Amino acid sequence: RNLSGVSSKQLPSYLKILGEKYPIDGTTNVTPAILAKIPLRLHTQKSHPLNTLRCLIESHYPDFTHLSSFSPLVTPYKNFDELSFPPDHPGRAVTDSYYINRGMMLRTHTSAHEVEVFRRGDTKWLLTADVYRRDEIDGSHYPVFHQMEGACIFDANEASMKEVEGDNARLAQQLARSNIIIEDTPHISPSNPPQPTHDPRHSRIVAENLKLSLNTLMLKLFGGVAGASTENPLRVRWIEAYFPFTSPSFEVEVFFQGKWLEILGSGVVRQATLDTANVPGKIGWAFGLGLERIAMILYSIPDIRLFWSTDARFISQFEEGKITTFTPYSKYPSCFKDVSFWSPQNEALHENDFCDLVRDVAGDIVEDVKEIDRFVHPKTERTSLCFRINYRSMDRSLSNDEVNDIQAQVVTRLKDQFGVEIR
Ligand code: FA5
Ligand code: MG
Repeated sequence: RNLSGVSSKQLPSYLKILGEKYPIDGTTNVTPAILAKIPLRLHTQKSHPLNTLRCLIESHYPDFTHLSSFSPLVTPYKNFDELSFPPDHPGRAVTDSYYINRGMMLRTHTSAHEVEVFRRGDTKWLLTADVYRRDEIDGSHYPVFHQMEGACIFDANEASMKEVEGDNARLAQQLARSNIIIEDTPHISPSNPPQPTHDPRHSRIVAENLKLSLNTLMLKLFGGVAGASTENPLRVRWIEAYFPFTSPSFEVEVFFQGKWLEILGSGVVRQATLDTANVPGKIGWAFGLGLERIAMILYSIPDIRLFWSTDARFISQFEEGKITTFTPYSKYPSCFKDVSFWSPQNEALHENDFCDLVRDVAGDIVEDVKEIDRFVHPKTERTSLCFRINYRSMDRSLSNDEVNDIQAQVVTRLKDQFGVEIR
């Protein structure tokens, strides 16, 4: 057994990805299900809703450089270190990220390309790409998803900041008559401070420009969304956040299907990032949008798995360049299965390890996974876990036999790969 839960039987001694060979090692934890998704690049498929959304957002930023062909394979240095992630940041763990081997991983966010794009001299740019994370399983989380990074940097001097203030006044005008309700948070505060090297006033002006730029984008995207009427406006809120590579930092959530759904992270770019990229004398902002999350709101797509569907009843509903309301085809029944087990001695199985195994065995017929019980045995100190798996296909009814068979495979692999004891 190795920590990553991938048995060496399943994989050859090297992986072939996008035509290149990569040796595997003890860090390798990428699964065949994930590898199969790498060539798909949904954000570049003509009538796919993610491609239409990308083009729509690009049209909101006509004077930005539009990039969309960067390889998903990056070094951990590029994904983390270059962006000031501390050495012990949890995102680096094999439980949270997909590693090809010790020196190569699948990017977890489009921010991984910030330094290289700034370094080549782009000051206003958008970059769209597939990103990969070991994460929970539910209707708004998927291990492969798409982000769009946007960034804009200005000269850090009075004359340039005056121009940004002018731009801010113009953007604020556009928002005056809006059918979406936007809750704000302070541009800077003691808990969300400007950087030591920044004039706080400049930091505030740049943060305001970031928010106005994204608020006008949201007005363009959601202003016409079903439900965003004067009687029933769409609700959006800005909240304080933390990222190692921005300060101040913000997230945006939109009220969707009765819950606050996070659609983006953003902030004022850390000076260290610009220093590494060798662009002195600048100050600016960056954001990372979750394209699936935005498309779910825009097209009324109820489940993130649908973006990967090849079912004609899904695909035929979308046309290049058009935003339409998705009509769900009938919902098939759920089948719930519980599995309880004792984790190996002194080490509770990580939920992401469990979810990734289930995803690898069951593919897209798993709708969500919930931990429903956890306790530590007072004498043996072993952790008992119980997970409830909701199996439901989006395309057809599942037979009992089929689900039982899949559940049996999940149980077998849990025992084989993680050495758990089924209760
Ligand atoms: C980031 O990834 C930062 N790189 C964003 C950023 C860029 C901050 C530039 C500052 C400056 P976060 O982990 O919050 O942040 O992810 C960004 C968005 O990706 C989320 O708001 C959400 O919309 C989407 N997202 C995250 N995890 C998933 C997932 N498993 N499935 C689908 N979408 C996801
Ligand atoms: Mg977040």
